[in-house]
Amino acid sequence: MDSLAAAPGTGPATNPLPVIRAGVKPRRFEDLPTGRTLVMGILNVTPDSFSDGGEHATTDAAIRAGLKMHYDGADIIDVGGESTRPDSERISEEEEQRRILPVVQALVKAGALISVDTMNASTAEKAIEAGAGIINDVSGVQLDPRMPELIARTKVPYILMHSRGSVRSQDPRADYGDVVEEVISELTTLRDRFYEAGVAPEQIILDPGLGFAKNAEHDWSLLRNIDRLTVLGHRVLIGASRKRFLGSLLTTAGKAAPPAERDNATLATSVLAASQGVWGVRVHDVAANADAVKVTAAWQG
Ligand code: PMM
Repeated sequence: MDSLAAAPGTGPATNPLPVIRAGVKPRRFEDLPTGRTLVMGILNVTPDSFSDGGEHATTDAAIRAGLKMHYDGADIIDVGGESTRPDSERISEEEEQRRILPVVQALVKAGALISVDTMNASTAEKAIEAGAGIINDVSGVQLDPRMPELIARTKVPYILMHSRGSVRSQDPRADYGDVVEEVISELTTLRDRFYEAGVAPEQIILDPGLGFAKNAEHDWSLLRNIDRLTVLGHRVLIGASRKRFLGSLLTTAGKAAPPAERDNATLATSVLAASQGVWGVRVHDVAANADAVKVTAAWQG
């Protein structure tokens, strides 16, 4: 709590923002802990994300929530301005930047390492200028052609997530012979485009993209075979938090558990991912997951 005048997230939403004192060193990617799985907190600055839509829709609410994640032990905070819900409207790059850039600046000033969840190279570039240290791109085969050059030039770590088609037309594309093999092959083809642009292998973080053009059985197959992804030699990130496949697993009386009731199941996926050598887990409930990855590391010695 050394950079704040008041504890974040403790008062009613109308309280003034905690004052962020100047002089806190921003955390760099190179400073991240090793020896345990990392926790990436999800901060969607959107009115309509599937699991936390509207919670952090204003700049102040988002900064407050991000500060709370930082002090709850998030290693990285993933800030996104555009919802990936299948029924969501695409927004302009200007609107995306208006939503996220002040949040990125404030959290960097507080000493957090920020990744930015964007499919737009121009937003990624502005976010890097604002202090973001990682770019998280869910666009898959719809890759912005300017992205590889930007990542090569800025040397920023890049999360390459698997998806098919536009994020709004994924479900019909959930059609695989061998989902694990096809996801790996599509990811490595995309990765090679980054190599061709001059991106270094250690900059690339791979993510199987749970729920993106995948049904529950595909998600479980990918988790069951996560070693086939980690063996490729890149850091691997998993985003299982509150996803549909957990909701359908927890069905009672024919009704899938709603997103808010999927946190315990998410925790179980984080423990299992950590025990499989996954580099990071992208989660909503930072405090619980931060404890869980520490327990897993201690258990494994
Ligand atoms: N999932 C969502 C958004 N961004 N990024 C990565 N790298 N991996 C994911 O699995 C992922 C992502 C959708 O979930 P949300 O609405 O809870 O953010």
